[in-house]
Amino acid sequence: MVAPEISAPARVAAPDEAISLDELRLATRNHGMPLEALRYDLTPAGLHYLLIHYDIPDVDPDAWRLRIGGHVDAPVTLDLDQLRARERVSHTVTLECAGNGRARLLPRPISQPWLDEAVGTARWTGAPLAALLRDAGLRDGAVDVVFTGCDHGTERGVEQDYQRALPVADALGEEVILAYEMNGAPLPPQHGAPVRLIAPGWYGMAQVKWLREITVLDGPFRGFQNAVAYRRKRDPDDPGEPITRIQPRALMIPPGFPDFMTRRRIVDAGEVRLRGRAWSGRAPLRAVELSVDGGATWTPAELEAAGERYAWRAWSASWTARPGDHELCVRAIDELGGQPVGQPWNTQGMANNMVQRVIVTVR
Ligand SMILES: Nc1nc2c(c(=O)[nH]1)N[C@H]1C(S)=C(S)[C@@H](COP(=O)(O)O)O[C@H]1N2
Ligand SMILES: [Mo]
Repeated sequence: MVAPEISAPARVAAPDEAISLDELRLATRNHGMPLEALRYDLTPAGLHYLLIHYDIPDVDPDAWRLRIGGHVDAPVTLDLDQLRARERVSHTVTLECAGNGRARLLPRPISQPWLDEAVGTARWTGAPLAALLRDAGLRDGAVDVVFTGCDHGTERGVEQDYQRALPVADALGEEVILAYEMNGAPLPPQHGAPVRLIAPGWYGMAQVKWLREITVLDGPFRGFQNAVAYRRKRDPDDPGEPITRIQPRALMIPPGFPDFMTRRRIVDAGEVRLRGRAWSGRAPLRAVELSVDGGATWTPAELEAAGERYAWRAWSASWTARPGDHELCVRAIDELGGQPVGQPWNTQGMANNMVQRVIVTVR
């Protein structure tokens, strides 16, 4: 007999409903990146955000095997040494959870209650996926490639291994790798040891950790994480559009120093250099803009030259801070558009890239 609350559908909070212990439990397991860590080009592994739907699985790297099968001519099983013996490439990639910004939505979709911090950038090293798929004899008519993790749980009544599929054209992208190192060290348990998928530019749900199987399908994948969970839905009956690549976002390092409880910022009057990072997985960035009046007027920030396509870029801007209370906002603009000032609400709180707001008291 399965308890009714574990098969409940996704839910939106009532207007006055506070964050629950269930949400708090998720938030303590799945921590964000403290925003002051935007100072690092590469996020130290312990400061990188984390999102784990179920438990961190216990995977013995010596016993670990990766099976590649399905719609291929030559299914293959590899161990870690065989994977490490293949061509080795590294990419600096910004990962962001598709649920980032969810807790700022009104009404609040109930799930992992992220504010702005579900992001991090690491240097991922591994074997290119396209060559592995070609060596396995990818057949004509392949549609989706399913990536299965070693972790297991239930979600809204559906028992499952964590699984996500990419369209075959995206899986064959030259930047997609099976990563076994993060920032020059073997993957830590929480980030998918011994091997995870890194699909640069895609929201976090695509970056399957503790990878154990790759299955090529000759039709669309209908698993829970693709067909139900990671979709932009207007209402519960809407099948929704799939969530794919990361929308533009800029974040600032909150200036000055914080109050412990409210985290309101306190800044001394005078010239302040504001700094942060900006990224977009869907299109190259064009600009970053700053507002010091709560989003009423915007001025361009300085944006560092582009480095690797899927790595965040530093920005900075000067602000003459005058005594009083101020609301600072920052927004990124890519070749397809910019961040909204109002909320892009949807039932599951996906891809909310509404602009960041930082309240500052200048003394
Ligand atoms: N196997 C597995 N892979 C997974 C997940 C998971 O729960 N299980 N969570 C996904 C989600 S929703 C995100 S946002 C990213 C987070 O990656 P990180 O914890 O390394 O930052 O991992 C993705 N890969
Ligand atoms: Mo996520």
